[in-house]
Amino acid sequence: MTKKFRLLHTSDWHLGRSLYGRRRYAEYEAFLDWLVGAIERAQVDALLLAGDVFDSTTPSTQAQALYYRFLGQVIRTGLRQVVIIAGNHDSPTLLAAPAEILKTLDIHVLGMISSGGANEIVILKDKNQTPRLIVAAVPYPRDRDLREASVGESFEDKERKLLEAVREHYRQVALGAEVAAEIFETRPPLVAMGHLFVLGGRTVEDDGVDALHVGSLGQVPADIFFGFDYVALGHLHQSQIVGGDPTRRYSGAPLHFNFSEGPKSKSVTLVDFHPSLATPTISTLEVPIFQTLYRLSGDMSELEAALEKLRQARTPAWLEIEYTGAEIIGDLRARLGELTADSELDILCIRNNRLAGTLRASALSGDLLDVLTPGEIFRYCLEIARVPENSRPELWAAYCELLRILSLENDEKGGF
Ligand SMILES: [Mn+2]
Repeated sequence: MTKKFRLLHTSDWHLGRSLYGRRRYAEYEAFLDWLVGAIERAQVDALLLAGDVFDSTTPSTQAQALYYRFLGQVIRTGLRQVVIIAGNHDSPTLLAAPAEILKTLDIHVLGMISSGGANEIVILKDKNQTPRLIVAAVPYPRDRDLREASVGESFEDKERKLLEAVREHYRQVALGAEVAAEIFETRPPLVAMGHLFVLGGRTVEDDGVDALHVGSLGQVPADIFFGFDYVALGHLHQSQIVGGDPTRRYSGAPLHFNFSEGPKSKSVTLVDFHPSLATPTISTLEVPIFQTLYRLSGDMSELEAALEKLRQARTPAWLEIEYTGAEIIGDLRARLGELTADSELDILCIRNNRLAGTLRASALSGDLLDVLTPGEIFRYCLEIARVPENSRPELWAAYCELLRILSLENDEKGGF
């Protein structure tokens, strides 16, 4: 009897990403080691990585080393094939540069959309070399790869035409996959990959996902995946199904990229194709937490109590602290620093809501400048410049990163 064929679907690793300037390589290394073990234990036949492998189009050498180290390890497990598509964060050319040599290891890397999807059809085989699945591995659809822009088109025109082009592209790869399937005695199931924002998908605050991104492709309706038995999606960082259909799915990112997601666990998705079943069986595999993140919010006594509790727990954790008390505390940073001294707790970011509120009501005077931290002044500037609420988290993160770099430099010089 033919065995089931098992896929592991993951996406949005964003290798090289940091949090408030803090590097996360150790965490990434722990995740990838765990993943190799999980693939071995779960006897996975093929791995699908649905985009945003790296956080930037110019990933650091450390990030790239982690990626290649993982690929080297994973092909030594029982796994036979890997399919990787580029996401909007990846450089299509950088990702696809080693594609030819990786292909010899049965690792298929798709950097950019090909005309008619000709290069995007990958046939996955089992240990007996029997074809079991046909994958349409469609990379992130960039406007310039899909169509020619015409002069004078409006934003709406652009958006509509790009959406039509994406729909047409998926129609063509579905056709290509059907044709590839026809030559086999039993039709293998068809799987699509995509790195897109599908209509109805959820995001969270500070997620780093742009609803509208370069090339102006907004949200695509789920019906563009017509004809596929499973759709492995990337781009949204929370694990979720789309349009109520469990076979159209975002695996979600394997790490928490911000403090706002709370204690919700991250996962990778296992998709089993049984020869006798029309639809695949789907389950998720929880990713262990390699770095604990806590967001604390409250007035001074609430923060003191929460920090004391965390100290007692002795779990190393990164903290984002929001002060909401009525009393103005000028030396908030120093006081919180004392409360976490000699502990496993590490404060990455402090928000002083009370001061922000006061500043809103008053002009910034010289006296106030003396008691404010640089972060509080920055928040004040955001306020008076009327920066839209949804742009602030990103600016704030960038600002925290700058402060951190500056403080590191000053540490080296012996401080202020
Ligand atoms: Mn992403």
